[in-house]
Amino acid sequence: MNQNKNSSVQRFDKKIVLADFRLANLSRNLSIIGRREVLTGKAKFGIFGDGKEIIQIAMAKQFRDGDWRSGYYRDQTWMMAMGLYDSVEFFHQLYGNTDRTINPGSGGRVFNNHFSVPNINPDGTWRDLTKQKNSSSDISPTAGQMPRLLGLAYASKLFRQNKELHKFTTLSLKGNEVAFGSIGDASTSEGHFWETVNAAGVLQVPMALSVYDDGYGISVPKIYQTTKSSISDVLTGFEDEPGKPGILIFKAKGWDYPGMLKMYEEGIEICRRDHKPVVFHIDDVTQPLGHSTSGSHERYKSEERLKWEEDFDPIKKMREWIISEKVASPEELDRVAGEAEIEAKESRKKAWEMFQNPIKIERDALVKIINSRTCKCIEEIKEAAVDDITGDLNKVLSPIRKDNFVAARKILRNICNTCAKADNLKEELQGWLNRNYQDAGNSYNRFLYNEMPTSVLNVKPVPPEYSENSPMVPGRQILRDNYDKLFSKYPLLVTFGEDTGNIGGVNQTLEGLQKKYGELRITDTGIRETTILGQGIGLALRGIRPIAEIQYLDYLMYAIQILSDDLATTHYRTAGRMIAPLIISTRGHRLEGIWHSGSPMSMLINSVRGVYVCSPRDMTRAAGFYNTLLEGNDPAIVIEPLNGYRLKEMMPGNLGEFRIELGVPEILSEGTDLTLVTYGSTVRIAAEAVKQLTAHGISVELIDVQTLVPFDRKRVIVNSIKKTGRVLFLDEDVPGGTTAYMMQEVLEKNGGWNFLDSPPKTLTAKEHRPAYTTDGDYFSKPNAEDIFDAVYSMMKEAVPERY
Ligand SMILES: Cc1ncc(C[n+]2csc(CCOP(=O)(O)OP(=O)(O)O)c2C)c(N)n1
Ligand SMILES: [Mg+2]
Repeated sequence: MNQNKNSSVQRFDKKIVLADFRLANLSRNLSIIGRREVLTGKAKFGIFGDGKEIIQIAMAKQFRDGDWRSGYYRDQTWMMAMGLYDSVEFFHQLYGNTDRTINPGSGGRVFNNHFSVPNINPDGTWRDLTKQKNSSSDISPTAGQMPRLLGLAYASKLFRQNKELHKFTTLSLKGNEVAFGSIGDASTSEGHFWETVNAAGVLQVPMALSVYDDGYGISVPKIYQTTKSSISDVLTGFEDEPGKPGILIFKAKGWDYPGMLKMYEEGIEICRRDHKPVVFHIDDVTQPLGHSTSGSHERYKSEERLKWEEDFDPIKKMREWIISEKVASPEELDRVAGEAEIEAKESRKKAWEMFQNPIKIERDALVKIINSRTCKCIEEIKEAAVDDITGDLNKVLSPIRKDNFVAARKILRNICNTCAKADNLKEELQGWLNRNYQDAGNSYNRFLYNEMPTSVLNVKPVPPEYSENSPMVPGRQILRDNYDKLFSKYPLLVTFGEDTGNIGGVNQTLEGLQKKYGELRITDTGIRETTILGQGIGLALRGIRPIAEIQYLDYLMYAIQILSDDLATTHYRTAGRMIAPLIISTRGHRLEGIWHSGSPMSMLINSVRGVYVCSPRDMTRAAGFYNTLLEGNDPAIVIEPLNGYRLKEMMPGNLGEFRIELGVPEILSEGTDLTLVTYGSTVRIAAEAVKQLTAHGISVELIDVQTLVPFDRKRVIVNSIKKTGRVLFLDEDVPGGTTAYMMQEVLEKNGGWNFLDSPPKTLTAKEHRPAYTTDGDYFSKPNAEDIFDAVYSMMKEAVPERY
């Protein structure tokens, strides 16, 4: 912006003002045409940034290379103003084009106006994040962008204050980056908003959050959303005061172009320079086209409000301002607006052709196979069906790939089995199907996990080393001393959580390490699981290696939304272009009572696919998983067995170096009668039961699956069943929970059912949560006697004469 800062009268460069006006018009036209595309059936759903154009143009002027965005679905103008998005891509998103080269933000996997900028190269190495404008990838759940925003801002604090990180010059410019966020007024009602704002104030991080206040969350006005109907009013308690660091609050009107330019210039300067969190409350914002293509706002806005929105349309107001300030004439503005309209229309046409052409080429190839067939089926009904399906397919004006596949698969059913010619036709058609189906499948089904050389699945295992003198120590010491090695080995490693810093964790697994490595690396946080995770996600996106501590597995429930919606989908929803290798450390399974001994593993594994789940049986295994995970680049959760910190284990000699492979179960005792499959804390109990069973002449092969996701990549369990012919799946989750998952993996996916001589069984905890005290545990969860009885009865059923 060419403004004279020292003058009370701002001077504006005509070229820049006209370019801004053009962009605002272009964006508005895109919204209008985009809406029409949905209403005429060319696209499925649309949500647009109309009414928010000028705010975003003003904000974008302060966004520098290295900065980060965490925003929401209204931000199309912002992305265009930063040069990260254009009008053709706008339509690629709307149509759901899966070509990653032209629709890079999501490869067609998410709604339109969900953006991202890659943080990794195609080979998985980190990009130079300081030489690009960065955008984390948007999610649809309202306020879901907030926890991550905190982490993006927190990274700047670490990069600035921890001098050892200054050498990572491609990750950060010594922490001078601002994390910009955006949120709608109604979404500030979410807990995520408040947790994030509070944490940002506590942490004092360069977070610049804009609230676009258009007065509504879909149809619900802000009187139902916000106390006093004003987010800036209610935030005043957070405000910065001398000697009491807080947040800064700026206000502007969404139609006031010069006012917003000034506000953002001032606010972002302080935010960047002093690492001060800032909230920009932009009031008087309009939404001329209504919330989304799912309805019209005339249903809930009064005539008066609609009239006001027309009068205060930001583009109209900007035009009035330009004319009154004599920056440009009405004719010039008309010309600029006209050009913008043409660009929007042409972009639509171009993107539509780019979307349709490959589908039509695919269709034509299919139709050619069918129509050039030389055979004629003797069954006339079938012959007619093939012609009908092909004819119908040809008539579809705007085909999608589904049309092609539905037709091809139905045609295939109707080709008869009577002659060699029909066989050839079938083969050709099957070839078409295989090729194209695989291609379409790749478009939608790849990149749930890291498929690049940096995948943790490529990390080679290293066994723990022991000598004659290896001491037996409480398990927590193995973790602590292993962490010590890791913190000296990886300068980018940090950990944070409740009680993690000063006392070194509730189980003392980080004892003394804050003193040694400093508060910036081993850090206490408030009780705020959602933003602890978000903090981790943001850091991980910026190349730091965070281990976010969730004090107990039971409390991961607070963060499950962000874990499931954000972390678990990051790689998938960006079609493999972004990665957030956050490690979550928590502890669970057996302890005491309903909220400290849960093992809701099925909730976890079924809601966080995309994140690896490690369930070590002891602390040596837990340490081994951290060592492995830090050598790869994938998000993962490690659930330490809560009752194992004081139990003694042998201290490995190669701390920080031994690594446990993910997805490889370990056979703990060999046996011939039955395979017992379990994980985590039940391994010890199972081992005790196996001893008791051995004494009664039953030989059990005990297997620790080690990681639930990935699960048994080497078919260790099926190979065991080949030997024993019997399997019992055991854990302390609910009936039908993780044991059912394991059963499906082993019997269905890996084909274990082929080798069974007895019906497979599961043994789990009761349906209710575990009760308090040792007796509560005994009667709530499977114990050694239950396991003994379950195995014994399986054997008795199989060989009644022996038992
Ligand atoms: C957690 C969640 N609840 C509900 C929705 C459905 N929803 C989508 S947008 C929206 C309104 C958001 O309003 P606001 O934050 O003011 O943003 P605006 O759309 O007005 O810009 C709602 C309720 C959602 N996406 N996520
Ligand atoms: Mg709103």
